[in-house]
Amino acid sequence: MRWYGPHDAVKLSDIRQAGCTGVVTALHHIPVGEIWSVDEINKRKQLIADAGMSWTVIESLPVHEDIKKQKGDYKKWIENYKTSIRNVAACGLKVITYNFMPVLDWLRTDVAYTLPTGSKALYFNRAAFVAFDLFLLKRPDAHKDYSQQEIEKAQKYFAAASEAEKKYLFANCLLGLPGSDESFTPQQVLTALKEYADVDATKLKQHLYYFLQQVVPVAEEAGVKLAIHPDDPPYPMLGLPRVVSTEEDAKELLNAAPSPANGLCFCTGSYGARADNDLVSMIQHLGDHINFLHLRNTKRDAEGNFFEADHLGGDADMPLIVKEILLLMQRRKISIPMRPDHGHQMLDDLNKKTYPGYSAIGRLKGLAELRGLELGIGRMLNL
Ligand code: DNO
Repeated sequence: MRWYGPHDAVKLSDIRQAGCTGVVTALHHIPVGEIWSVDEINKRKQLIADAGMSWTVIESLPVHEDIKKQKGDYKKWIENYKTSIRNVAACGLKVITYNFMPVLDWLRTDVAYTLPTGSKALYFNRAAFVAFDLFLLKRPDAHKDYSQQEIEKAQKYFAAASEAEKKYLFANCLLGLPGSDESFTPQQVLTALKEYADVDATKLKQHLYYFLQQVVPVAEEAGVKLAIHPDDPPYPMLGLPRVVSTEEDAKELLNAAPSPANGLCFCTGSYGARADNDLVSMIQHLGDHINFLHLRNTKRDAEGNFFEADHLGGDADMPLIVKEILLLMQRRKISIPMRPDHGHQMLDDLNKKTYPGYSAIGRLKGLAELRGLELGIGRMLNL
């Protein structure tokens, strides 16, 4: 399971009780771009060992915005990244997750969408998002990115929303990076967006490939595997390009720096938010490069809305996915680290303040279901 560190309301002891042996975490207190020292990595590693588990995957070693834009001190940040990779390796850690989404990480319009059961889920409402962009953030030229129909839906949504709902939408869309309690201000976002004015998808790809060509050889030499997390949601947002959204994108980035160290974090929730991503065939085609798994499910509709469903519910056929993963691991003769991604806020957690998507009980439920599926399918296949 993922752990956000000593400040996380979910304690390591909770994670252990959920049945985890491995922990996924990061040094969130180190500013993006700065070197992760051996000392800091080892301290965190010891904390997890003291709780009876091991630190299996780093999520994330974040990539500085300058690298994505190829501006400012980007060469220095890449050198720092290399040093962090070497330090991670020196501490015996083997998998590093990162993403290449400009400015924002994942984005939802509602982080407490009430399901019929009373549990709460993360939700992306397209009309609300368009309304945020057009009427709250007031991004210049935003209307060019939407169809007339989408704009009308957004207007309707906005006209019906109460002041409190608008405030809530605004806060959700401006949530800071995962693991931080800080939010972006609208001005910060608008300024950051401006800096990407000349970075289109082609350029962003070039910048990603350059970064990979720099860091992948270092990771390979150090014996560390990189795992790029897909875009979430997997399409351009707020005028920003996103280039890790489809099977084609994944293949291109793998080909840009071929190496066993250049790999993927296969997140079924993120890729699965697009109907044209066939998750099972993606595992078949990309399987050799999957270094880390996020298992999660979404339920989409035709309007572009989606909410995070139960791990075994939603549009992704989780039994088929788990079967494909088991066959893959058998073929590669390895065990690929997996975490249940996100979870519903439920039971006692409804009264607790946790990072959106990362309350304990919903993830424990997801993990238990996934583990049961794995065991059952494994038995049936004699694996
Ligand atoms: C959200 C996560 C992402 C992920 C990063 C990886 O819950 O899946 O924030 O950790 O994108 O760099």
